[in-house]
Amino acid sequence: MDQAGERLPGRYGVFLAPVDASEMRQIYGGNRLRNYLRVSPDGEWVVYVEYASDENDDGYANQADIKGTEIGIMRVDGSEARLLTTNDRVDTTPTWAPDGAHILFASDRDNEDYRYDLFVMDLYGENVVNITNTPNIIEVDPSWAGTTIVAILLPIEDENTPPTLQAIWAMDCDLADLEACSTNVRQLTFPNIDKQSENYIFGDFNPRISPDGTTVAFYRHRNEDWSIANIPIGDIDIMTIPLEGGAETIVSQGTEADLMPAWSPDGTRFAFAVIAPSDDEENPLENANDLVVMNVDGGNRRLVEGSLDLMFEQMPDWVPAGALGDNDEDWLIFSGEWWDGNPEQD
Ligand SMILES: [Ca+2]
Ligand SMILES: [Ca+2]
Ligand SMILES: [Ca+2]
Ligand SMILES: [Ca+2]
Repeated sequence: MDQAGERLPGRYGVFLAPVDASEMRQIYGGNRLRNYLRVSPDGEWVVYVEYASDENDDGYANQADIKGTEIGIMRVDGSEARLLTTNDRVDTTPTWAPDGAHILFASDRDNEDYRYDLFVMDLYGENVVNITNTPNIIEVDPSWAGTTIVAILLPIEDENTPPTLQAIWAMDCDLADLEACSTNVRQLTFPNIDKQSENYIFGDFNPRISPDGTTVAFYRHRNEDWSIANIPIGDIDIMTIPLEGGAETIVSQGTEADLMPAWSPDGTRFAFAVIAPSDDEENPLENANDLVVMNVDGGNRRLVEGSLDLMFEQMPDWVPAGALGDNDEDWLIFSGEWWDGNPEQD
């Protein structure tokens, strides 16, 4: 359902909707998953991850084909889409530099084997600079405001022992002097979790700095105490911490998995995806996943429902009022998947 109400071909899509989901517009459709959407500071563009090659040859390019990930950019109406990276390495978790004219992202192009460094490039994929150069530390999921970058840092101690607990770190980085970035590296969160799992890494994920540059929102994976269709999931909560460090605030309680909070343009609300325990034994995935909007203090939590009828909606971000020409309030942009698969394309 694009603006004319037509559904685009392919299994995956990118969609626009107001927070009451009174309508839904599809701006991308295809058998290559596009997710990790991040809207530019001026509200006109969105950078994203595209799973660009079907490595296991099952007809879809998605998380099972991680080696083929690239970073793309398009206007928030879906036009002028182009890839900024094309190589056989992982390029992932893009976000905007404070000037809106550069992209900060993670890639293993200099190290292989998912040993990510952080890189900066321009909006044509040129002038790429590796700002961390740390083969034995994984850096991923960055967010940048002013002269501070926050990211997940995972030291690799032993090739045979994958990390089991991760935290959020901060570092200095001035866009005007990229060679001097990655200094004053300090740990921001200290998750106190003693669980081990073969399925998941516990701890903190996906930090994002608030629009006013004062606060970091993230999510903490605490346990794997419940599952859906035999896939262990467990309790995941949204939290905040001052960018300068200090006391953590738990924003969303409850046993659901609340994932990837995105600050609204005015910094008063979060949009995120939730995965909740299902009591439908025959079709446990149906209704297990929704988009949610709530105030940043955890109040006024409500589902984004209305015209959404997708199998899976994830990774919402915000399109500010006016950016689409006819949206007089802030809308959501998100990645989704159709129930029927629809393998008509590619
Ligand atoms: Ca595939
Ligand atoms: Ca790549
Ligand atoms: Ca590194
Ligand atoms: Ca929870």
